Amino acid sequence: MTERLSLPGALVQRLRGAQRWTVLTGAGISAESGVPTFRGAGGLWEGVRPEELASPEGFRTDPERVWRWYRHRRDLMRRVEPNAGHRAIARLESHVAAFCLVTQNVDGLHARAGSRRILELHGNILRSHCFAQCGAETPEDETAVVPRCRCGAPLRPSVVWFGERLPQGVFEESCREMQDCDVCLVVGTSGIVYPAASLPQVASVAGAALIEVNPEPTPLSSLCTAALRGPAAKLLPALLSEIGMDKEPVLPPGV
Ligand code: BJW
Ligand code: ZN
Repeated sequence: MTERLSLPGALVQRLRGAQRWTVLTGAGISAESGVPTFRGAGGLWEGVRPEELASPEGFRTDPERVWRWYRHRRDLMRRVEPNAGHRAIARLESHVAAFCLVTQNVDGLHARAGSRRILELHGNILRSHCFAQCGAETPEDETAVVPRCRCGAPLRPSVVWFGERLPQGVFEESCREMQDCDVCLVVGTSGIVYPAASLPQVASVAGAALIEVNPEPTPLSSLCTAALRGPAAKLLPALLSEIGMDKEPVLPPGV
């Protein structure tokens, strides 16, 4: 059963008419697929200092531990499936004139759910590249405890660790999308990791409606036009149904 939301009528009208949408997602959108979030009880970082596993210093100190952790997560991510929240975002894209999904997630579930225009701010866990600067990239999952590049240096997962730059141009492109959108949906992120957390602020300052979907309040909540409190796999389909974007889009004759 699709849940009914209690959004103000004027906001529903505004969302129905909005043609330029951006979505920012974080780990919470994949929680209902069985991928743990980072922070909070039961999170991936419960009982560890994040920098030990997710920084260049942590990798230099104990590459075996870091690789064990990433291999465990890769194995998990290969077993899980996109959920109704990922699918709702893909459906939304097919209904509007301009759309951009900016994700902090490295699990690839949005692409598997059918989203097309995706900017991955923090990389992708299924790829690896050289930890030295030789530039080599590799898609395959090597089996050595610490896999090696052909230049002899260790390989590392192609994700963005603390203190590292985001992939070239991706943040700048995300900012442009946020500046130009009518609505920004912020789904399943704690909103504390920068520069990703600044993107909803860019959209808000540019005049967009900001809608948060998260069971918990976050530092971004105070900027929001509306906050939908609950799990994304339930509330995103409900939101789409409320604004008439839950069905296959009807294309004009001849298209
Ligand atoms: C649900 C749900 C359900 C649950 N439905 N919702 C400015 C101020 C302060 C610090 C900084 C700053 N600028 C930069 C920094 C430093 C740092 C930073 O932000 N630190 C803060 C934490 C203090 N940032 C960086 O270092 C970044 N780099 C950088 O700035 O470089 C600058 C530079 C310039 C020039 C030269 C060199 C460098 C890089 C940040 C990289 C982040 N990487 C990680 C790890 C990726 C790899 C991996 O996967 O292992 O990315 S950290 C981790 O956090 C991961 C996530 O993408 C990111 C965000 O987490 P997310 O997605 O929000 O998850 P959670 O767990 O925090 O929250 C889940 C949410 O879901 C919760 O709110 C739940 O309630 C909700 N939820 N169930 C909907 N069913
Ligand atoms: Zn190399």
